[in-house]
Parts: sequence; structure tokens; C-alpha cells
Amino acid sequence: MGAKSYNVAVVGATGAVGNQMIQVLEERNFPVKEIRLLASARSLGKVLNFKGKSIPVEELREDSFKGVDVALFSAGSGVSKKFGPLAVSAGCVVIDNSSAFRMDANVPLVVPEVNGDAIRGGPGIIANPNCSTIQMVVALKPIHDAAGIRRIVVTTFQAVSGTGKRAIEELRHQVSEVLQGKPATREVYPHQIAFNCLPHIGAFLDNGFTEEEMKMVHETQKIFSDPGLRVCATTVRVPVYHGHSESVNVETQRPLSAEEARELLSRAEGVKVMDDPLQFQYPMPLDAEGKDDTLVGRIRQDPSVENGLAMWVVADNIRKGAASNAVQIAEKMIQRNLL
Ligand code: 25A
Ligand code: L14
Repeated sequence: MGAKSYNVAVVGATGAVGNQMIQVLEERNFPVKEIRLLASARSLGKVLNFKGKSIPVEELREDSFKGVDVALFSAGSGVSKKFGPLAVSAGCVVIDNSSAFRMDANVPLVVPEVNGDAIRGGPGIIANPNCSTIQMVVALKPIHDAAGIRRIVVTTFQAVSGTGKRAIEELRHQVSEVLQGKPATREVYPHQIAFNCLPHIGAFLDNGFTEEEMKMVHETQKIFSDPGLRVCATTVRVPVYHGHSESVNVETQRPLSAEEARELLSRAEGVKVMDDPLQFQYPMPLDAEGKDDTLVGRIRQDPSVENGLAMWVVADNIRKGAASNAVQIAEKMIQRNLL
């Protein structure tokens, strides 16, 4: 990286993802000249720490982006739709973690190690994919390149941190209520999440799938530039704080053995193979927490189709699934002199 440094804004700085963005910028030593932390008026008076300095949270306003080079957004789609274009007009590169612009044909949808070439320079919006999509495409990219994926069947096991801080608190609180023999208080989810699984993430659509399931279909097709790729997803909320897990079955055009897939994955960027079941080694959410790698294990032949593989894929949904991927996009832009 060059000696240049950048004015960076984090929109939604007090949320689960925004907080992690600040930490990742610090950990990866992103070349920050000045950092500006933005949230709603609710957060006024809060002070966050960046590299040992106390930074007051400011209220997000139309003029918040003056002099800002790159803005990382994670305050929901409504905020992104209103303030993203304003930031672009002020000359910013916007890396947006919401679902607002992901399927917009003019907006690149980027996972750097999968389709980093889709990044363009200049002021504009770059979308960060959905967390469940990111970890799946990181794990499938080497297999797609080698054998051509035609069909994907995926079931997810998603942590409550994906819903934000209030959901983490809801799980903690419900666990304690249930252990005391009290009824669980429900505020965020429609059913008790403690000691339960909810096959329901995002709103239900007319086709019987949820929004989260259709995000995995459409975003995967866009990232792999293959609108004909067949994807069927079932997304499930589980009582885990951090880390989404996925059971993934793929059908490929050309045969690929489990050994070959394991070998390809062990050399792939952003992937760590943990696949020694006899030694009790397979990825679990607790292994992924705090890391940026996508963990892959349980790689085996799927005997139910001609060219099939089955695997288990785990990543930290707030880091690789959101904050780290956004920062990695900015880093890739610097490497390519696009920022
Ligand atoms: O629309 P989407 O794309 O589906 O995204 C919806 C939400 O999902 C999270 C993220 O929540 C987002 O808001 N999210 C998105 N992508 C994600 C991903 N890949 C993801 N989560 C995981 N993985 P979040 O909790 O992480 O972040 C919320 C942040 O946005 C700020 N914010 C909200 N509205 C804003 C705004 N900032 C500016 N203008 C607005 N209008 C929010 O700041 C937070 O930083 P805040 O100041 O509103 O919240 C501070 C604290 O207040 C509590 N709180 C939040 N909402 C309410 C609330 N309290 C009372 N009532 C509320 N309605 C929280 O405890 C928060 O910490
Ligand atoms: O589209 O609730 O980025 O686990 C990220 C969090 C969708 C829901 C997105 C969750 C959201 C997801």
C-alpha cells in the first residue's frame, strides 16, 4: 500500500456491524487519516475508541460527508437509500452493507477474493453481499472454477448477531428466563429463540421462500455472473451468538472428487480447511468467531447425483459476513490505485 491515507466515515457506528468495522479498520491498520463515526440522534453523547483515541459519535446529516474519501455504511436499507447517494455526490466511495443496492445492475456486488475484478474506481456505491452469501461463494469459488457448478442446495444455521445488538440481548435474556422456569420474553423474533430453531429469516414472499433465501439465490448468481445458476436455500435462525453455519450441496458439470476439492480449497484465498472428522475436527461457529477466514469441512461425495459434493461452511457473520469484507473491498481499491 502507498503512503496515502484516507478520511473514513462509518455510518451506523454504534451497531453490531459498525462497531466491528471500527475494530477491523484498526486491526488491519487501514490507512486512516481521520475517522468520523455517524449514527442516529439516539447515539449522541456516545464516545467510541479508535487506536486509543476517543471519538464522539455524530448524528448522521446530509452534510456529514464533506471531505470524506470512503464511507462504510451499515445502518439499514432506509438510511443507505437516503444518504448513500448524498455521500456519492460529495465525492465519496460508498461501501454499503445493506440490501438497498445489491441487485442494482449499475452497482458492483463484491467479495474481493471471488470477484474483485468487478470493483470500479471513482465516487460511487459498491455493495457488500449478504453474510450467508459471502461465506458460501468464498467456499464455492474454487470448485466453480475447477468443475462448473450447475446447482446449489443450501441450508443455513444463522447466529442472532445478524439481527443486531437487540437480538443478542434477547437470546441472553431468554436463556436466563428459561433456566429460571419463567416464560421467555419475545421482542425481536416472533418465537422464542433460546433452545429453539426458527426456519424464518426476513419476510416471507409469495413463492414460499423468505427474503434471506432469495438474497442467497440472486446474489450468488450476480457474484458468479451466472443468471442460470440453480440455487435452493433454506435459512434458519439458531441460538448462537456469532457465526453462521451452512450445509451446502453442489452439483457440478465435470466430476471432482472430495480429495480434489479439499486440495483446491486448502490453497484458496480466504479459506481454511478443517476436515479431519476422526480427530473431531470440523468447523463450528465458536471456531470462526473473531476470524476472517471461511472455514470448510465435512467435504464428501454426494452420492445422490452424478457429480455431487457436500460440505459444511462456517464464518463469522459480523466479520467476513459484513465488516471485514467491506474493509477488504476498500483495501483492494487501494492496491489497484482506485482509491
Ligand atoms: O435494512 P437491512 O439492510 O436489512 O439492515 C437492518 C439492520 O440489520 C443490521 C444493522 O443493524 C441494520 O440496522 N445489519 C445489516 N447488515 C448486517 C449484516 N451483514 C446487519 N447485521 C449483521 N450482519 P445494527 O444493529 O448492526 O446497526 C444499526 C446501526 O444503524 C444505526 N442507525 C439506525 N437508524 C439510523 C442509524 N444511523 C443513522 N440514522 C438512522 N436513521 C444505529 O445507530 C446503529 O449504529 P442508533 O444510534 O440508531 O442505535 C444506537 C443503539 O440504539 C439501539 N437501537 C437501535 N434501534 C433502536 C434502538 N433503540 C430503540 N429503538 C430502536 N428502534 C441499539 O441498541 C443501538 O446499538
Ligand atoms: O441482508 O439476520 O445483510 O442474519 C444481514 C443479516 C439479512 C439478515 C443482510 C441476518 C442482512 C441477516
